[in-house]
Amino acid sequence: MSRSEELFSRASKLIPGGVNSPVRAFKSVGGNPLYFERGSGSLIYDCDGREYIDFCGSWGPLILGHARQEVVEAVQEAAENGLSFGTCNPLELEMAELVHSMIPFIEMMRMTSSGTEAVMTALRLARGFTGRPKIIKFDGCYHGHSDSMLVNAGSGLLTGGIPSSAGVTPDTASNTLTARYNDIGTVKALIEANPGAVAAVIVEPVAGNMGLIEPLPGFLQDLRCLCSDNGVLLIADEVITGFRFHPGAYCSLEEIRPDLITLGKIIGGGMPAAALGGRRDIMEKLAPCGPVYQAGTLSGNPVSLAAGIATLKLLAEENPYPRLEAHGKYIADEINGHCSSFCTCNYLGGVFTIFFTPSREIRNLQDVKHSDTSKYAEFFRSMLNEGFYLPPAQFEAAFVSAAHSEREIEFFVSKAVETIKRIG
Ligand code: KE4
Repeated sequence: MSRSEELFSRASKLIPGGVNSPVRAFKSVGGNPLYFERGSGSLIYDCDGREYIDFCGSWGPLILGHARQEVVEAVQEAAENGLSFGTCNPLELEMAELVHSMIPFIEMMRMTSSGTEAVMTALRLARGFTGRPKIIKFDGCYHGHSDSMLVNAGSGLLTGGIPSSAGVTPDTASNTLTARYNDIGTVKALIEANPGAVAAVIVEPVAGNMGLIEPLPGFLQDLRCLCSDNGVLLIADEVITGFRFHPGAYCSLEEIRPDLITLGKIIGGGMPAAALGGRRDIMEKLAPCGPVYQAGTLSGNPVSLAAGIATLKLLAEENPYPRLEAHGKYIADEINGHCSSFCTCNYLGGVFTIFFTPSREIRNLQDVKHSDTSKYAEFFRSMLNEGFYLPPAQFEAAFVSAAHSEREIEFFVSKAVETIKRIG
């Protein structure tokens, strides 16, 4: 029995499914999850001492790679002064000023400890600001596990949602409407069918939770106009995309200004930190200056902020983005060039997903569902045996970090092409 197997066997008795987050459980790729205990740059090491080139990157935070020295040193320095005070601390102001300088449309922001909290707060704030009950989300987009986001499209696209998780009440789900990603007509129809009742539309500007799917040209701009024309707030969930494609918000690249934005992952540099921010007139509705309550014991704690500030400063100074884009393009071009009869590789910057469906344009969840998830599982396991750690689920995004070398990317591509052709 390997150490991972031994640890998993014992953990499964004390932790549901043996994991602290379901997607880590390898349920969709088969086998038991590996246990990892060390990372360095592009590499991670499992508890049996095996080395892997990591393309999961802790699901997005580690754009600089594992254990970047400057980030670790910032955490050590903060920790030596105390882990948390439950008071105001100077790093909160430094983070707010730094984020505002990188994303100027964030006029005010509030730190949280997870993306789920940031989204949950943004939704409550949108309802409190507009006095309207309903939220529109997109099928295939994931925004954390707050009740109103664990909702699937209802039977009729124009009706309220149905719970996608036990424990979410039909009443809660009924206030979440679901549109089709990249289809502005479905959003328009929902707003027209619920006049004066929609508080906000929440969107992943680039979808990362059904695999990577880019917005079609003009989709986000149309969404912005539609929301503005109907008094509906636009919430950009940039927990994945914030600081991922340039040292700012993805929305800025599309020259659109959301009313609220949520950030996470990279803003914490690998430590628990997330945030919501945006228009001052909306954010001022948050307690203690406004009627919308929100709180968090460890929100803005100095150790998490030290990691996030160090990460954002390094991204601004080093600008790894052209290199990440070149790596992503190379991966997609090579895989689509050699394996188009077996799969389709979407990429943007250093983010990519290999969909196991013959070459096609993948624009929404319906397109994604043509993917052969058992083929992805076979691919994942084969690549794991070759020393590559990909996301253990087809409908996730893979991440290249600034620590990945050209040689590692070329090695990955050659093994991926060979594996895809072999499993066919
Ligand atoms: P957290 O609560 O997991 O910090 O963030 C929730 C969240 C919100 N918005 C977007 C766009 C997200 O992608 C996420 C979380 N992403 C998943 C993986 N795609 C986190 C991995 C996990 O659930 O363990």
